Amino acid sequence: VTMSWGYKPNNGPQKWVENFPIADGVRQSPIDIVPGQASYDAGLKPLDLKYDPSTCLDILNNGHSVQVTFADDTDSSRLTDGPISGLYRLKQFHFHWGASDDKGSEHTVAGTKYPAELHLVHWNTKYASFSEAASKPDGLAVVGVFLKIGGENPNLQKLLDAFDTIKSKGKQTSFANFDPSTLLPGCLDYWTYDGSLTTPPLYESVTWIVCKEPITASSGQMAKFRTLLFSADGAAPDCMVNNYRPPQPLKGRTVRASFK
Ligand code: B30
Ligand code: ZN
Repeated sequence: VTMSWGYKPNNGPQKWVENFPIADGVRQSPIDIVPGQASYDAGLKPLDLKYDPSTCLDILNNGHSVQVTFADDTDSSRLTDGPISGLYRLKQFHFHWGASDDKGSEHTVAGTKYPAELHLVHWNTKYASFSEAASKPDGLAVVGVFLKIGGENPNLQKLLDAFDTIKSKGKQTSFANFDPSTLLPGCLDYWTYDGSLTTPPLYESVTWIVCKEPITASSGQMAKFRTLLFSADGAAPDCMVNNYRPPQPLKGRTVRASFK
């Protein structure tokens, strides 16, 4: 019988390689970003993110994160420029977080862990669909944004207020007219490198774009993430915490910076 992947000792990141051998591949994510070892690339363009709030559909507890899904049948919410060629459509965003404020991000910066990390997931429209793009070397572009502890974030609060409705695995509710650009930092300076999905199937298909500047969340807002459950209704409640993969070997890759 098959046990599904998760974040527990018996099904977590150290076990994923048993069912997904690419876990030991050459371009796995996340990584530790060492700013002093990144190379400034003057040829990197600014990110051009255009998001249409009317493409926002629903919010879902998928059993490993909380995910907001977008209609991706037109180009109206999309990423161009930055390190990528062509146009990538927004499919969804989701978060990774810790059991406490001292851990939770997937990427780290010179070993520093943030309490959470937002992932805005886009797919290359040279392919016909997200699922076709998801396994291609240039199929996906994920924008990563760190959350740090600070003032309460009113834009995040709209999301957190939906959590009571989607507490357990498999629950979803409509989430209309949310503008994901409200979750971006003021400065869009970034690091970029070739990597992978950070969860199974761990496809090596992601151009990672990690923003240098974090956004803030209050400690109380972080606590609200931890009220979600990995478990479904009827099962023993299991708080959704520590849903992050630790940094993976760089294996000779270059991290480029859009800024000096
Ligand atoms: S991430 O941004 O590298 N953390 C997927 C997308 C982005 C990342 C990781 C995974 C992804 O699309 N996975 C396959 C699709 N999923 C459904 C989903 O959207 O969330 C299928 C599944 O696992 O069973 Cu989870
Ligand atoms: Zn993610």
